[in-house]
Amino acid sequence: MHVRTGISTTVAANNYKVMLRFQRTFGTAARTLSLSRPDYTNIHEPVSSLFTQPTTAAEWEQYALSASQVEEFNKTGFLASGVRVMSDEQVEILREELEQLYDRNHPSADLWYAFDCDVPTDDPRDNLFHSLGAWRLSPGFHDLCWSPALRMASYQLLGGPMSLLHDQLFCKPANDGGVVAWHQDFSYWTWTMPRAHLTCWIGLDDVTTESGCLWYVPGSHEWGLLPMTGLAGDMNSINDVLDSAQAEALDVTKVPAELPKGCCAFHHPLMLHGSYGNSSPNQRRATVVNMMREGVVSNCDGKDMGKFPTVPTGLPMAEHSPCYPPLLHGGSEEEALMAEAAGAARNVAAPLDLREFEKDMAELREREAATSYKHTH
Ligand SMILES: O=C(O)CCC(=O)C(=O)O
Repeated sequence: MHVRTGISTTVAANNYKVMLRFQRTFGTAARTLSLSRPDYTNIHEPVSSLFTQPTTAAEWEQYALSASQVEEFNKTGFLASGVRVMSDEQVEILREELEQLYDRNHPSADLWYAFDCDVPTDDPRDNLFHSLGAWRLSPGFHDLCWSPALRMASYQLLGGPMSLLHDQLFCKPANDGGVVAWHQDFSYWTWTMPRAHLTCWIGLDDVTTESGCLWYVPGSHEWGLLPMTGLAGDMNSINDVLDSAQAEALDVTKVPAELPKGCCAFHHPLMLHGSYGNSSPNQRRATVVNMMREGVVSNCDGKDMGKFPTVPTGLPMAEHSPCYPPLLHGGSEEEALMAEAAGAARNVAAPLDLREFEKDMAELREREAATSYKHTH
């Protein structure tokens, strides 16, 4: 397993603790708006020193994927070789913040886009916990979106600057059978277009097949867009919309993404993935950062957006709501440094083209017609 270690992560974690102590003492002298009801939505840069940001191409280079990693992602639709995003100390800080986030009465609980368990429960730690929007409530989860390893690799894989769509928490208690059913992420994101998205999954515990790691079906990112068939409950509900060759490929070629805590896996928005229950005696916690290329526009009209802010259809997401912040600005000095650091080891993305989205939707309709399954979002 290839594991990269960013420099100075221990120093950064220590600085972060000092900063939090400073915040507690001096309140608004530190960057957060209110410590009694934290809301980081409008701060579109790191709010803490948890991650040290590179300032030269050489510093960015330590986080760069190799050309063969980029190639592997393009070929299989995922990269689970264990890119390190956080040190153990940084993971520990996020775990501490997570403990606060489980509180249904958190002072900023209204900022969650979703806060669910597969089976309703008083304490979210008791069942498979799935929530969206932690970056708005919590400084460490906020700053993780701007972490250098995540941004550098995402820039290389997406082939351009990117914005945040949303983040997620997926936490499984010890000895719990809750699954995340096989699905493609883009089935849930057709309220944005065209498809130019990327997912970064990061373990907050060491994850193994026993503890319910993520599984991928190599090459399934070339199967076209599939309907949503559910995220919890029945692991195999996706079989309702697969043809027999795909159902067999899922069965025979699926691979587990076992990873040490703090390391991540990247996957393509059409990658078929899911996770089985946790039969280990340890909890399995993970956080996910979902990104889109700069310039992706809204397709919200007529859709039930739940608690996600609506942007009028056709307008760029990042420019029209603070909830979809740029993580890397196109044409910035930072982008130039990252391009230099990546060298030839990066994708060159085609211009965003809404006809590509029409192709996705045509594939979806074809699949629905073939399987009498109705797309519901
Ligand atoms: O963590 C899990 O078990 C599921 C994660 C997932 O579905 C995702 O990252 O899209």
